[in-house]
Amino acid sequence: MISPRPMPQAHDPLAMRLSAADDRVRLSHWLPPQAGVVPRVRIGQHWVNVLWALPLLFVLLVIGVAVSQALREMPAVQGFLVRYPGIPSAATAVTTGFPGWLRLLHFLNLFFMVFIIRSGVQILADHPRLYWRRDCTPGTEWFRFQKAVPADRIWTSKDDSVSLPSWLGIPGLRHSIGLARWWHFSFTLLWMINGAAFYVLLFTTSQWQRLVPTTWEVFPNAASTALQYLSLTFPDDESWTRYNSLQQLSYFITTFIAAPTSILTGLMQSPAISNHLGWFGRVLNRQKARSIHFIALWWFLLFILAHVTLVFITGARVNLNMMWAGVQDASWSGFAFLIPAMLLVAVTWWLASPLTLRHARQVQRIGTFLSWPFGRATRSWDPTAQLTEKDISPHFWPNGTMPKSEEFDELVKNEFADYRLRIGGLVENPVELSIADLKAMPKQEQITTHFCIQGWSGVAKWGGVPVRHLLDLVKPTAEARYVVLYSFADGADGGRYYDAHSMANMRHQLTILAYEMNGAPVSVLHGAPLRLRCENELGFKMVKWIAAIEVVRDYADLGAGQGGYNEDHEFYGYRAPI
Ligand SMILES: Nc1nc2c(c(=O)[nH]1)N[C@H]1C(S)=C(S)[C@@H](COP(=O)(O)O)O[C@H]1N2
Ligand SMILES: [Mo]
Repeated sequence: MISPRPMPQAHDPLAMRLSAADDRVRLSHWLPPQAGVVPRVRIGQHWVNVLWALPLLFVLLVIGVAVSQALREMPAVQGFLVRYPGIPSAATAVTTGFPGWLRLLHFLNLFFMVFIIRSGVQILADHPRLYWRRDCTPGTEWFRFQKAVPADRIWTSKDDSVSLPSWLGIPGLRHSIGLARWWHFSFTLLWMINGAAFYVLLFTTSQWQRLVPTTWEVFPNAASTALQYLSLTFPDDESWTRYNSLQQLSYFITTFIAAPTSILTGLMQSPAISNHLGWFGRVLNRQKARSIHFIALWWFLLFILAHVTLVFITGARVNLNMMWAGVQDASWSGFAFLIPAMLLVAVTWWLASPLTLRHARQVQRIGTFLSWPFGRATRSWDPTAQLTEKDISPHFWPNGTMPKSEEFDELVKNEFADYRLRIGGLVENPVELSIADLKAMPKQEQITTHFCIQGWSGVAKWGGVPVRHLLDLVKPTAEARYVVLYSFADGADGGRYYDAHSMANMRHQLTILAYEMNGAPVSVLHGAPLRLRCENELGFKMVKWIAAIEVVRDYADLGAGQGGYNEDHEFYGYRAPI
């Protein structure tokens, strides 16, 4: 059957200003590199270089060894160590060894986490500051690897992003969060499936008994094990059948606390989820979630360091045989698995960044496909969260590339008296509206949190016209599926900034064209004369300095066809609810 080919649509004249984009990252078209600084933690008013932690830890370790050796001389401590040798007597021995599934899932966990951690650090580098408060006011951060925000000029969130070495971040480039997110989400999905399989297999076999403490005696025994390790007299090893209490507790925390915490705090950084959850989204605000997510990362990093160190210094060959070959002997069989596995990790580690730059569009496609469950799950998470005047942020980070044209300068000079918003495309009733026309329409005010993809957030009160009223006015035709917003400003890599939204999103209760911010006309910096608010999406979807709106059937023939400027040029997702 031949379906009638729809007539090619004549677009708004601004569609001519859109630019094509490469399917790979061209360094000459990318934000120039910018180094960060050595990470610092704020203690009161002072910023302390984290490298001080190294000598400090060393001194603490040496003192710890001396003190624990002295303690072991004391009869009371000796009595304690006899009473609590390191493994509770009640702990059940697991006699089924380390089955193949367990060894495989252990490896996959390690493999996935490499990419999750690297891309996570890349995401962090896009806004290299951590806060506890939702407003992200410069100076209130507790951690940063960027200088203080300059006070004498406009400093956008993109200005603030820093580069990473490409062996560390994926893909290392400055402001490559779009690509890093695909790695982070895709591998998180795989990691969650792996983790779910691990939980199920753990509890349907006897293997859970290795990890889950069943007696309170795990605590004194863990203290005992810690004392024994620290005094450099290692406790008896029964790892083949049961772990010592320190091991058990740290594995338990990693598997059953750190991992779920990471997932929860990851999801709570999503605009759709956080804005939907009301009080919970307010209590575990995006910055708290981001900070805890980062602390969980440190738990994992320190765990990996301690875990691997102990595997190697408490009888490497036997330990590796258990976890890699599933045998308890002094052969070399563990290495037969370990070496190819580590080669695979090394080669994929080596290739991840260069392949991502070369095949950026492909990474975007595969990432979109693999993160589909997250998008799907958040589709019905309507933003409902309304905040109060008290919540309004003292500082709201600006972002984006400002309009630079005589046309726009003229409009600013006349305070937008000559401005006309063009709404056309697949509509029955195209219109041109002045600011006065827009202000004569029903006004809606909302106090909401803005979630920038880069990581910061901010609360403001927005006032403007609900887009649903504008749609009722222009009457989209039956074919109409998307609404495209064109800006007066170009994007960072040339060509007009634009973005496309689904009709449903544009008809949402909280979708408005804002002409007011915090009770005053929106400033030019924040998008005058009009900027979009669409609360279940990330900030980049909210076009500033809106010049025209076009209702279309499809966005595939606009720009590079990905649904917006950042989608085309920076490989972001068209839907960005997380
Ligand atoms: N025209 C245009 N609109 C834009 C951008 C841009 O670069 N150009 N940046 C977007 C991004 S990434 C964000 S986070 C918000 C920032 O809005 P704000 O400057 O009011 O904080 O605007 C969005 N709208
Ligand atoms: Mo953003």
